[in-house]
Amino acid sequence: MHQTMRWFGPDDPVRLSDIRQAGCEGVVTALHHIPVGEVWTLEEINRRKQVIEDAGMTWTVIESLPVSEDIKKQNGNYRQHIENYKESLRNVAQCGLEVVTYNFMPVLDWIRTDISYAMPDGSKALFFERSAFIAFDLFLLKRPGSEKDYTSEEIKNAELRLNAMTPEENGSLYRNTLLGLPGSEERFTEKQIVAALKDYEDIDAAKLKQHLFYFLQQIVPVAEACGLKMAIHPDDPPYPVLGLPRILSTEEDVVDLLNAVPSPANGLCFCTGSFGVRPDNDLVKMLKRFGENVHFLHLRNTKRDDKGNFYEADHLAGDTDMYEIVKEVVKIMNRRNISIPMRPDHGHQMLDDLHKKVNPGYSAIGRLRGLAELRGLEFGISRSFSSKT
Ligand code: DNO
Repeated sequence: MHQTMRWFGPDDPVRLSDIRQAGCEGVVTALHHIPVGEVWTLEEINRRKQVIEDAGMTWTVIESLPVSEDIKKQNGNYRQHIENYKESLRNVAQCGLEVVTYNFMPVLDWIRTDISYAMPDGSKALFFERSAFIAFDLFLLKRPGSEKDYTSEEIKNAELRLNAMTPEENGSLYRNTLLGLPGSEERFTEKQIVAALKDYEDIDAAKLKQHLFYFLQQIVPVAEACGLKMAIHPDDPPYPVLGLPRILSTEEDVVDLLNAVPSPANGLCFCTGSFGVRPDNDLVKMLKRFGENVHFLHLRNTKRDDKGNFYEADHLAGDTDMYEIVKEVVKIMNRRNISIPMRPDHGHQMLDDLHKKVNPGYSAIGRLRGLAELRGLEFGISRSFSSKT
């Protein structure tokens, strides 16, 4: 695998030199300063590329070229935004980049309720606690109609959960769930969020899928013509939240995506952490089925319980059998004769990083640990394959 880490740009507390010392050949990044919907110019892309190359690494994967809310809702300036997206694609291809990650999650990117969940070894993990999330939805956000989405028992548990919280916990639940996480390019105030959620009242999953497919019909031919691969990130968590539709959570969703616009340029950012939260997703089977269209890998593990909670486990622990995943990836790479870019997704906050301000999930040392474990796993698997032949 082509080993990378995510870098949030010059403001990231993790430096390029740290990433290089972790053994990465490249970084994945984005031009976070360019407003969503606007064109990424050749000049801006090349400037960023140069900074990365000066640090001794390459930039071949973008994460993300964000899709505007207008495109997702198919209103407002969506036609112009699609034209701008096409122009950005041509520009990134001209600068030599190869893979473009994006997502089609309405309003919010990934969601967790706790960004410093204590692990038994003293490190801290990201955590999604269902009853805290329901408490947030019902009592902090006060989303109109939210009570219809939960059973009376869930509502009762959420109430108990809320009552047991200190004001401080209550505040951090609010911030963690909605405002604190990186990755979501468009920041919202409380009122804006409720309004943004309301905008989706008339957009169900079928309609949102149509919007995604329309977008793909427009942009995939452009990507294909300029040699780029599009890599959609799955929903995280992979089910509807806050009354919003979700359309890339299951194997069937991926089938629909690939059938909508069949092309080698229409592919996946295969995130084991996101897909892996659903027990009905068989990740190895999905890799076998979609291997030709996997253009980028997020390798991460989660541990779920029967209450709908999950935390981010060590990369080689948790519910996903990482050995089987990497074994399948090695087979795909041998077959396609390529090295698929990967990054260790997230990581625990540990050691010196416990005392630093970090982007949640993106501290240096936890990711370094994850990368080192994954690298060793791949090394062992590849060697055992080649020694058999
Ligand atoms: C979270 C990330 C996501 C991802 C986007 C891709 O850690 O995996 O924010 O970058 O969904 O568009």
